[in-house]
Amino acid sequence: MTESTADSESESFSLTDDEIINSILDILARTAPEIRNGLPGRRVKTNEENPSGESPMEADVFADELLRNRLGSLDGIGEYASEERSSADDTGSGLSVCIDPLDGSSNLKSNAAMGTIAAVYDAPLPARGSDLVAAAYVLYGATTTMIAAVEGNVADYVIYQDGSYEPIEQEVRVPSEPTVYGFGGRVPNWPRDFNSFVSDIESDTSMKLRYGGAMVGDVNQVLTYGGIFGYPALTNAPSGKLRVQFEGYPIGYIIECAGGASSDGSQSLLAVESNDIHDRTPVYVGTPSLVERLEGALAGKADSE
Ligand code: P6P
Repeated sequence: MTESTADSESESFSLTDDEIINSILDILARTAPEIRNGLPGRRVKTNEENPSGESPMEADVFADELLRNRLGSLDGIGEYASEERSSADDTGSGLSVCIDPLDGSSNLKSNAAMGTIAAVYDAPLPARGSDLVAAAYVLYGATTTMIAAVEGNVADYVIYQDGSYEPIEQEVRVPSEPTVYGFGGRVPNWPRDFNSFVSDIESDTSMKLRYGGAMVGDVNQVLTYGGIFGYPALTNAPSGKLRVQFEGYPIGYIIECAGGASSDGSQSLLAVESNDIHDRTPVYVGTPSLVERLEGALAGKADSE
């Protein structure tokens, strides 16, 4: 249990992890409408390059600055890191937060789903998957919602224009009967064993393709309908595209807390080693039976079906 102390004028008080996590969720929910309302007019790329070698949109920078100011000034937050910053900012003492401020911002011009991903670690950065104490994502879809995993439970909230939020599902579970699948990367760059796994999935008449180009939207499809999402190891990028600290760990944590499974191709995403906050990993999450089949395929085992 992390106890962080902060002295006000007349008294010192200590915050528990739960209080800090609740404050983080409050800030994510309060900031979501401002991010959403700030998207129009910020649909252009900056001239900068982020640590992953991508040119952030003005909306990425806008969302990151809002969240940095609010989360960074929260009592009980010791480090703030984001995909847009080369290193973590020291913000005092306590928990560490890793933020993907606007996941899928390339969807901005096409007006498709995007999101904000937050990982909360009870450890200095770069942290381990086992250091997670909470994870959440905000989804800017037809409505604005937030999925939050705290103490092993996953809840789904609707966020209103005034930043208030209320639960619409208190115990979210990955459906055991899968129906959707979606995989990133160019097909010619998929390794052969992954390609054959996808062919098996595509030959299953109960499965249909759902891929929107923003991880939070595609993961939310899997969380809602059951199935599998992945951004695989590619022949030209063996570590895939997605970042461990900002995407792999938090999304893996959420899906596993919801009764699903996560993998880097051979182990839980939460077991992936990471020595740099911008490390990448292959990511596969979804209904356990499919993740298991995927790991078997990548290990060269005949389809267990
Ligand atoms: P591609 C968005 O840029 C992102 O980081 C994830 O949200 C998403 O899953 C992936 O990249 C999409 O990548 O290569 O399909 O554009």
